Amino acid sequence: MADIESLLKETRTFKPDPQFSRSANWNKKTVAAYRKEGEKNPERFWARMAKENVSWFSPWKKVLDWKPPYAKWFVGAKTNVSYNCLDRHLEGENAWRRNKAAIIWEGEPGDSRVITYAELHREVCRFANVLKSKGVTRKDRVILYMPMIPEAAIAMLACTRIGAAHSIVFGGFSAEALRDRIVDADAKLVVTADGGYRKGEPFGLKAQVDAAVRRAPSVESVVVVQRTGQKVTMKRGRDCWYHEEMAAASPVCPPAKLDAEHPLFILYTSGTTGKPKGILHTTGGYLTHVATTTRAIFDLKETDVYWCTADVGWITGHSYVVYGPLACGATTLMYEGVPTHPGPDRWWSLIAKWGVTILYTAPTAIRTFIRLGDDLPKAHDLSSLRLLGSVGEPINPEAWIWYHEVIGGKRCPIVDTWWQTETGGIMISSLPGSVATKPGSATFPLPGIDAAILDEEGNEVKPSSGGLLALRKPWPGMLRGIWGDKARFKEVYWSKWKNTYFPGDGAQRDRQGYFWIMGRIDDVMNISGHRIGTMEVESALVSHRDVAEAAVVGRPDEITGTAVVAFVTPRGGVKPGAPFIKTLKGHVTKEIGAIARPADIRFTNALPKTRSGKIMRRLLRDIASGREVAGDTSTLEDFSVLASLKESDEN
Ligand code: 7RM
Repeated sequence: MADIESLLKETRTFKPDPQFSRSANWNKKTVAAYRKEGEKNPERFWARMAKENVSWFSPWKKVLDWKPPYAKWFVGAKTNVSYNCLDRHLEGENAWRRNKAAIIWEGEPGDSRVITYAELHREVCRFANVLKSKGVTRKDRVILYMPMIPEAAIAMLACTRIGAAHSIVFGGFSAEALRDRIVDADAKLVVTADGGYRKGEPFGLKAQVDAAVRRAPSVESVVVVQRTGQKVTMKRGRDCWYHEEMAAASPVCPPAKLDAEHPLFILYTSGTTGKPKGILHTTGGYLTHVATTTRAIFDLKETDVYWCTADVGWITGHSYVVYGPLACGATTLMYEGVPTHPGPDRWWSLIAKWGVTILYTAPTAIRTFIRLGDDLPKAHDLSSLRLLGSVGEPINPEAWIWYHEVIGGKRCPIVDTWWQTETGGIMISSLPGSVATKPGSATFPLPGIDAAILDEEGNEVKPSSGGLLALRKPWPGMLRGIWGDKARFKEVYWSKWKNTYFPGDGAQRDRQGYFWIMGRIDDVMNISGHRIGTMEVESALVSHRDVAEAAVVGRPDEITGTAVVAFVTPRGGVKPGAPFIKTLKGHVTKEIGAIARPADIRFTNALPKTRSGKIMRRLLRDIASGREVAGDTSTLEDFSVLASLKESDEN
């Protein structure tokens, strides 16, 4: 039974501002034409986008070769990602961009760098030559284990320049997690730093690399960026300093002419069970997808200062901090540290300082700021902002409205963008200037994307009833496989229906065709035969003014099958206790109905999250049902949260 009941009732609509519409990169007419073409002939649409947004050394013989579940896009064509992100902005009619800021970077301690396109090009060429000098070729993998510093983007682009696939491992991961990924990718070289800054303190990276590489024999060289100046041990013959190698390297390195299907990167995502999956992306299709979506969804203009707050270790950092914006010739801002250092208004002062015009962030961050109060953003000049974006989880309507009013000053359109590591780029999103938005809805699939909501048998469900999100046609940025595991690739993504991709999310469409993503299907609870998504109960809880954040899971119950357990973080100053529990249970009953009324409410100061801000509900499920926490916890950001949750259980 695939039916998931949808209990949300959100009716507010926000129409695009006519003035924004008039100057949008994709206006109403363009969007209508693209939608039509995308539906009738998606290959023709994507070929049009590939010509418009990407420069090719030689053309394709065939747009798509689709032998489910294997897709090849732009077959036979040659291109290079670093060429598209750099060289083409220095030549011909674009040559004026030579001195445009490509990257504005600010470190957590307050140091900053502005790197022009010409300078970034030189640095990337130099580092590509360093990689070559270490024997790295287009047949190899390179691991990047780095803080959010410009050298991370430089290393990524340098890999693409010579055709070596990179695999970025979050700086927050342990030596063990790092080693697993190095071994799985069979990597030849690791780029790292002595450390980075976080919460006002330097943290170490090199020591983790030393521990990991000890048991990863494929690694021949380690290149170390000096960021903090902390003491590290350098192993002779294996380790070298980035700045020393760079000083000796030539700034000339022609881009390799790579096949459109040449591997670009592997990014590991943790599954619910088993070891992390190495998601493989390739060159031409991925670049087409991210360049097109960046230009259309963020409406990039030459004068924009665009800030996506994601870490480069997350797919959002790959596609929408580095590759998408640079392919568009935009100015992309990178910030090294946490949002709350040295004060809780760091983000707002960054926006005011650099004149940020576009902000793309995650609902978890927005909820954190709501908790900190309106005074902080209100004390800064945020009038440069003209567009806001959201990614990573469903955004609850309350957070959407706050984002719109307090951060966007009611003038900025919000793009709620649904996609995954596996999709490479954005799939379902509003297009500013042409789509009326509804708080909590990602609106419609992009032109050329065939998304639908199906039941287990593959039939489309009726409007307003929940089901499983599905992608029925291949798209350019789609994953090409799981590194080294064909069987798992087929099993995880392609086994539910015939020739149709299963993203693992539940969703519904309303009567106007808007998509409402309800979160991971693994998180759906079956309560007395009703299938209810955890997100909706969470959204109801956080709509209460005294709740900062909530995570909901099911635990086995003899009578109802599943009972709702809510982990709640109260707002500052609110007393957790029996009266508040009663209030919250009543609030959920009123908002969505007695069926969703939590059986237990537990208070906690923090929820277990991944570094990218996703709540790890499977850990909470274990805790809620009194089980030992099992499975992979390598992506957990803060282990002390787990310990304190267990403690709260014993009290
Ligand atoms: C980009 C990213 C993917 C999962 C995905 C969803 C959830 C992401 C939204 C969203 C509702 C959104 N990649 N998700 N964006 N849910 N609305 N706008 O997050 O691989 O790390 O995660 O994230 O469940 O399947 S990811």
